[in-house]
Amino acid sequence: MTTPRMDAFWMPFTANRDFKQNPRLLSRAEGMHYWTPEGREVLDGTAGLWCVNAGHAQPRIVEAIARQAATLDFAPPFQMAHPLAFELAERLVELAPPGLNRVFYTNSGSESVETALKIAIGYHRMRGEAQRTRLIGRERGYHGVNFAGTAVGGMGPNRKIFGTHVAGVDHIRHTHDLQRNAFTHGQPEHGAELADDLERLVTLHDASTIAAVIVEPMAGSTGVLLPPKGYLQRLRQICDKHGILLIFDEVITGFGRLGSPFAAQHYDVVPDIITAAKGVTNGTIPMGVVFTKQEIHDAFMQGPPGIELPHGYTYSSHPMACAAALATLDTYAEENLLTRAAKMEAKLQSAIHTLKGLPNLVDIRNTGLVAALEFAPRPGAAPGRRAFEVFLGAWNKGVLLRAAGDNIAISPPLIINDSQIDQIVSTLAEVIPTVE
Ligand code: PXG
Repeated sequence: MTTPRMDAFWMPFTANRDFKQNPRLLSRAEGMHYWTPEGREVLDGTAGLWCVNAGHAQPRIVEAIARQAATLDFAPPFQMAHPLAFELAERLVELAPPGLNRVFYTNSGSESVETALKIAIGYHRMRGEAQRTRLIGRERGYHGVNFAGTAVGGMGPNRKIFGTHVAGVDHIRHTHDLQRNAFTHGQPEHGAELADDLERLVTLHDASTIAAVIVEPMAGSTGVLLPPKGYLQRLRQICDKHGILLIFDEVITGFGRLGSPFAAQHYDVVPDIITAAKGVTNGTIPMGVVFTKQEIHDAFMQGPPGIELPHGYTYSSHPMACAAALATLDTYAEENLLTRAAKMEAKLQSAIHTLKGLPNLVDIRNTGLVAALEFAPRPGAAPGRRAFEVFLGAWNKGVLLRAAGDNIAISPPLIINDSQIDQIVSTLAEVIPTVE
């Protein structure tokens, strides 16, 4: 197989110049594995990019997509619809926490975030509180790459060029506290009080100007930061006290990553809006979902007849995405995948924490079928070099992981077995000592 010419493709979130010198290509996938064009087998330790929760090339999903392409390839979603969109919405709300029984379709996590924020602002306006427009995010949050998501996001490199283009945004502190919580198994003990930072912003801006707070219940992209015990409960209480909507961005945690369908159920905290994407179609066809409480939806249904929410995408409720999602939900149900991470957590936890003591490793975190290793930055080098070199070392040994800043994130398909967990951990045990 020849290597393709690589000049024209400007790659996303990639070190383009470096990649094109040393390409890493994937050409086939099935179950827990990828294969490179040369035929090398690679264990998927990242579920693609946190999305292929049921494993690759699931026959039921493959067939549903093929059938749908031949039956109804596209239907306009504005003032028209197709039956699968309604069927899927009913199925989705069965999985969601109680009360979140209205579904708006998008095509990605980023679009779900923009949609949720617009719905939040619109909701307050519909209720006669049009001055509630301020959006609160959290440091080290990731909410996709569109303008509002970048603004409420809390990752410096992503924000510095574009993060200031949406007015009226502020951030609460992040919860990552290595000094108190390093090497915790599961949820950290310390840090519930960090939720009180929202009270500081309420005092500063006045609650009457704040529309919503958006947080990842467990932050994924910034290195798997678990909520301290009691933190999300406290955030919920403060939002309730001040009439602020609470949005959980569950693009990563949705569809079983923590051992429940959503993190909201896992942590027993019900937000007002949930954003999701990725696992809804097992990563096969782009699709995002916004769940809202019925009262939020109903607030839009009071005015004169006409289009209640001037928002939507050409590909909202795309028939192929709906077919893929329905087949995905069937697969999750049949194989009990949305609760499997709870059963596998103990195995991943005991295996991953054996790495403690390896050089430069300053933390190990885990919950459900997700874990992270954090490395001290190499003195004098750019942040993230050690994690990137561990990622490269594992790739060379046939395991795909993900480097996120100084962290290695592990988030395999939910079908992973014990020996595949051992393979990931033994590969890391070999690679980490080779990275200075
Ligand atoms: N919100 C959250 C919480 C996410 O994790 C998005 C929104 C945006 O989704 P889209 O579909 O627009 O990419 C995400 C995406 C990583 C990584 O390395 C994570 C994501 C995307 C790419 C890389 O952890 N999450």
